[in-house]
Amino acid sequence: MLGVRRAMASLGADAWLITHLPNIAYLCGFSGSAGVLLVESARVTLFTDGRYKIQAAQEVTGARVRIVRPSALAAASEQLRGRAKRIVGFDPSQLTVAQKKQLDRSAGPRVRWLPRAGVVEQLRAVKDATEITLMRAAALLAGEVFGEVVALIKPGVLESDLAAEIDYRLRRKGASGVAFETIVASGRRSAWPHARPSAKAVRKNELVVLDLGAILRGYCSDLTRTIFVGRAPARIRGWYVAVVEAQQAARDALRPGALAGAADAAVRKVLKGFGLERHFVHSTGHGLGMEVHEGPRLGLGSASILQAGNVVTLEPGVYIEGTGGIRIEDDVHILPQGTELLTQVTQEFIEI
Ligand SMILES: [Mn+2]
Repeated sequence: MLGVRRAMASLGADAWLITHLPNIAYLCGFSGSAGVLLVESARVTLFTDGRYKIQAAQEVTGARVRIVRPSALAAASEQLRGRAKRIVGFDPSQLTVAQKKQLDRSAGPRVRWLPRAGVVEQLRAVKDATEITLMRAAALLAGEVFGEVVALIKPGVLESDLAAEIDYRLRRKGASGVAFETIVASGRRSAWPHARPSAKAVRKNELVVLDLGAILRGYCSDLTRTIFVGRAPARIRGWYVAVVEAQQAARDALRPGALAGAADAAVRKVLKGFGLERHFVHSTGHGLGMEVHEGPRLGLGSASILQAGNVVTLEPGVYIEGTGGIRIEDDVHILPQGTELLTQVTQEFIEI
């Protein structure tokens, strides 16, 4: 809450309205799926409904809980209605046009709304030691399941069955869910960076991309490895080496004070040296935490400044239409000096 209050002071706001659920969970511990948090100078209030009465009483710290109906948003903005003029901040990227109209109606004309995106996200981008401990565990869990499921890959096994094994094993080992829809893509389908697992069988002499992540105690992991079924030809082996080197170059570019875009530039430079730059069709990585995609983004020209405590993915890849794709993704914690790899899985090219 301290961080929000500091932001309020520097932006001249009297209150801040938070509607994005991961931000609410971060600030007060509430993990329910409906609610609004209102930070005022003298009090903090979580507005939610009867379904979360017992849960909120157990989970919430640093805020009083008000059980309201029918609308938490209306109740929060009615609490702002008054005689005095007030400036209230909110994130315009996390509110629909209809919700904004509701705010205007319920809060009345004395409230001036101050749109400012990413205020809580900026706080969340820097993880403290407790968060890092949780993220290490989430990353190790993904690695453990990857190791188990690799042993199940053989010609004839379906992508969808491998994905189901991944999801099941993540949950059996304590994950509350998957951090995103698991990707298992084989053969030419591995050239689709976001392929959905299909009923296609894995065949001999194919690449297989596995991209998986857990949500463990509220924090996400995100891990990708690419393996080959059989002995890989030299051409594919060369692509693999290029992607490993690209990821290493990105990691070397991560340091407090550096531009997030520098990691992406480092990847493109290495891939260019291999003549593969045009086959890299997405960004180098993204922040990771309570959400699987958060700040800072590591994309082309990204101007965010990296900080110690950031956790980011590094996931360069090459995608060759008609043949297949290779992506290698790890989760990296930026230290005051150097980096810590949270994912602990070999980057050796696995051939089975
Ligand atoms: Mn990722």
